[in-house]
Amino acid sequence: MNILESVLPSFGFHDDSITLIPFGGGLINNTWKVSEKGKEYILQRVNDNVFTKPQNIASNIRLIADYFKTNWPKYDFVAPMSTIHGEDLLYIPSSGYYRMFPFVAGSHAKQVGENPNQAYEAALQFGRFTRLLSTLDISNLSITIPSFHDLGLRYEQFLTALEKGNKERMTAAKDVIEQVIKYQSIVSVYTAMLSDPAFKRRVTHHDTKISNVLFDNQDKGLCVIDLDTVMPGYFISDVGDMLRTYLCPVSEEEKDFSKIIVRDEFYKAIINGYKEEMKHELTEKENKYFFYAGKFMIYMQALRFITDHINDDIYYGAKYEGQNLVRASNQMVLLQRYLEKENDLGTYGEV
Ligand code: GN1
Ligand code: MG
Repeated sequence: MNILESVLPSFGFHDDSITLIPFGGGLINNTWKVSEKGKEYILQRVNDNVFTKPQNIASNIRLIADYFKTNWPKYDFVAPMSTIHGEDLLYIPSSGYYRMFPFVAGSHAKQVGENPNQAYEAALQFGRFTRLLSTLDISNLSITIPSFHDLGLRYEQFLTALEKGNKERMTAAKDVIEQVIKYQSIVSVYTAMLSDPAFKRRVTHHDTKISNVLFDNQDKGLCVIDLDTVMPGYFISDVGDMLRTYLCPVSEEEKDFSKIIVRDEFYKAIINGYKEEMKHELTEKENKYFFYAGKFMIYMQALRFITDHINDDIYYGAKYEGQNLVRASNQMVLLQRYLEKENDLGTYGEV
């Protein structure tokens, strides 16, 4: 697929001096930065094996864009650009769905959070996004990936993989599999939440890594981006994925597990930033589930990676043999390092 010839003209780009470079580190969609005449744009190919109805993403983004425009016009909402035919998504048979966003002038995204202040700013932005949309009727949002953060279902998928998956891989990964099973009580807490009215479903981003926040040149957060997985959900998804991805200085790809540590200052910054926006929205009970949020997301990610490893990498793919096993083991080490902090951090910010 030649993007310069087949995709960009549909978004109105014809310049010969256009440049296209791969951008960001997402595992699911392909992303490029497009530069033309000193202006920058983000082009994405939506993975339609994962998002089987990309139109649902487009309709959610439209709904949210209109809501912001009417109710919070000052919010820096990054709306997608239309094609020359007025669509938000360009479909190219046997290649997929493409969309384009303008790059907010003066903004930048970070691949890693370098200090607690950035973690605070990001958490505040994700909290603000949910708060500003708190009066949007969540039943109008389309479900872009059914049961995406349903930990019970993720555990079931793991059990199915143990039954039907690659036996050789299972034998070699026996230790990690046993550890994962050992922590299954994390699932029961979630299951109990589902029938507890104290836990509210709100507009939830579901992918709160720091590269999904735009910052200005003073390192103040501006807004959140990548709304593919915005759906009704629980606050533990957004807070939990921030804890999972900001607490530790190395990512899920790190093979040297001695580098996996949990940084208290980042924990506090995330809770403080999120609560800055959300303190009046959360119920008293939800307020006691910040520490659990981290367990929930770290454990879910370990489950998803080990499941995919056993299923021969059908979801995440792998750049080298055993990559998803490394990722799963990494996340289990992170979970242990995190649990060691429960006495110190477990009740932080509850009041
Ligand atoms: C995927 O593609 P990316 O990196 O934004 C995944 C997330 C995982 C993440 C793990 C739709 O996100 O849920 O947390 O990988 N997104 C989907 O790196 O499955
Ligand atoms: Mg994403």
